[in-house]
Amino acid sequence: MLVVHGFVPAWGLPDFSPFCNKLHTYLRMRGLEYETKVADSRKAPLGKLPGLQLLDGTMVYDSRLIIERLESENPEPMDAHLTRRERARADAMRSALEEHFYFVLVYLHFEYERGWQEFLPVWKDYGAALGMPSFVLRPALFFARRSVLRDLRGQGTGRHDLETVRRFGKELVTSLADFIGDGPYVMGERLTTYDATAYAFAAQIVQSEFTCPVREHAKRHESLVAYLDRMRERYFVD
Ligand SMILES: N[C@@H](CCC(=O)N[C@@H](CS)C(=O)NCC(=O)O)C(=O)O
Repeated sequence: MLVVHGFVPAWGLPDFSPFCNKLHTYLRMRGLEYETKVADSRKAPLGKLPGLQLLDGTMVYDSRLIIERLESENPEPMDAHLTRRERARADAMRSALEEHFYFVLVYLHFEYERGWQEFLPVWKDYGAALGMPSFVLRPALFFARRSVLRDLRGQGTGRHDLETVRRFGKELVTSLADFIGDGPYVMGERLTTYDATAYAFAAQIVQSEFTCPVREHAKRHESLVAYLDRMRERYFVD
């Protein structure tokens, strides 16, 4: 069976990482059965999760590469009906979520002290699942946070103040809600691989239990909430 290597479930989602949830969503959209395994991101070849163990035991890392690989092996690729223009628009939205909104989330959960305090119990679950004793977990979390904040500064989002980052987050949420509109899916009537990213990131902001104005903003977008309900009902009612 396929095995998703990821972190731990949180807030009613299969994983606390949006990239892992993207992979879970894709596999469920495809109707592929899989198991999950808690993995140590520090030991992954790219230093990041998710990874997917294929049926022959091969490991593939990076949600995008994993999905590309599985799609290339499927006789009916999900995005084949998209025109080049549609694909370009969908790629732009995917990048906005994965390369911009992701760093907004990282800022809200690692840089902003209250976000970090609210995130800590989930990290503790992850440490426990990896079998880390608490005297190792504390320093490990300290160094993990420091390294993430360094990356965030290097990427640029970490150089802004909280209000500016929240504004970026709200604008991205509104763009996603407007992009989806009546849907029913991201690219209209038919499901595409882009739904995996859209669902994972929208669910992350709406469902995660952080005290956050971006979350409140997201919950006010009817099209986004309806999309999440549709996807959840179809793919996440176990
Ligand atoms: N481009 C990668 C991004 C994966 C990613 O950023 N994963 C984060 C969790 S959301 C991670 O593993 N971080 C661990 C670390 O940076 O130490 C993908 O699509 O899989």
